[in-house]
Amino acid sequence: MRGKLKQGKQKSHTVAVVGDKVRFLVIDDKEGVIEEVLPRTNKISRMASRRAGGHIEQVIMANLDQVVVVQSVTEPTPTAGFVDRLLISGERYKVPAVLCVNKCDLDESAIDNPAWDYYNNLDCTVIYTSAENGLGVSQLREQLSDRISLLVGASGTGKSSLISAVMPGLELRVSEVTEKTGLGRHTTTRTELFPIGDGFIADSAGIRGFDPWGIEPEDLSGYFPDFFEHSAKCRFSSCIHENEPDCGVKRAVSSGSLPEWRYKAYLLLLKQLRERLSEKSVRYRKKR
Ligand SMILES: Nc1nc2c(ncn2[C@@H]2O[C@H](COP(=O)(O)OP(=O)(O)O)[C@@H](O)[C@H]2O)c(=O)[nH]1
Ligand SMILES: [Mg+2]
Ligand SMILES: [Zn+2]
Repeated sequence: MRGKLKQGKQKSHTVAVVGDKVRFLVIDDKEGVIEEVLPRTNKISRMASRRAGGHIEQVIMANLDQVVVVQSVTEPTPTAGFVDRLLISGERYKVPAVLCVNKCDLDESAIDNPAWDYYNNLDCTVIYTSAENGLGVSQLREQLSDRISLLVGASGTGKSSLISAVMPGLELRVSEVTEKTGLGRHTTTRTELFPIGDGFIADSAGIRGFDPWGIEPEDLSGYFPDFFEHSAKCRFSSCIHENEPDCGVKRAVSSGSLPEWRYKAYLLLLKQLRERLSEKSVRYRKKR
């Protein structure tokens, strides 16, 4: 990468990321230089971890057709809020979201779990899979073919297994990469790309926490589309549905037309987002 691209407030890993389109100067068979990163149509972006600098943007991937959030019904148990965080992030920067509920062989009742099905109402495609017994694998394959997708989910949810199931014959290449780098695949945070038809699957290993980038607490409810019909009835247009009087969202929860777990998920995220933002460093404020 040209030195000048790396300068400024952004870290280099955000200057050019997986999925970016770049102008590239070929030097010889082995080397070249990225001269320019072309404008992105969209991105999945989070706040860097505290250790990596806290309130800096960390773009995970750019120019995607969809983000596929992988959760397992058990082992590991679904992480509260993880799906919401990714959906919000997708909504924020115009990336359609797919929810993949994996390991359905371990708990067949998951398919009837209304909490998973609920996401179908939120413009999110829900696919139930098992890399173990093949359930939903062809549906997932169809969803991934010829598209550029990012797979995110905690380690152990089955991302690598699903990629292998969707693309038989790929397993070998996965293990080759592992041998070459000598790194445990579960400990890395790099993102690997696998071609599928005219598209790619990006397997993002090691993403645990995800604090969506570019979302202010007062705007959060704008990323909960199921709140809209109710928030239209709030007395205050600036209502964040917390302590305000005459709130349409809270009324909807009382009357049962908005599930309570959904409202609780919102409140929890609101609290966590505020906490994270209050950690803002003085240096960061100046830069903004
Ligand atoms: N029972 C069951 N186990 C699965 C399934 N998918 C993955 N696993 C197992 O879960 C573990 C983690 O899978 P892996 O693909 O490495 O997860 P990743 O960290 O998300 O890439 C492995 O032991 C897999 O064999 C599934 O659908 N059902
Ligand atoms: Mg993996
Ligand atoms: Zn309200």
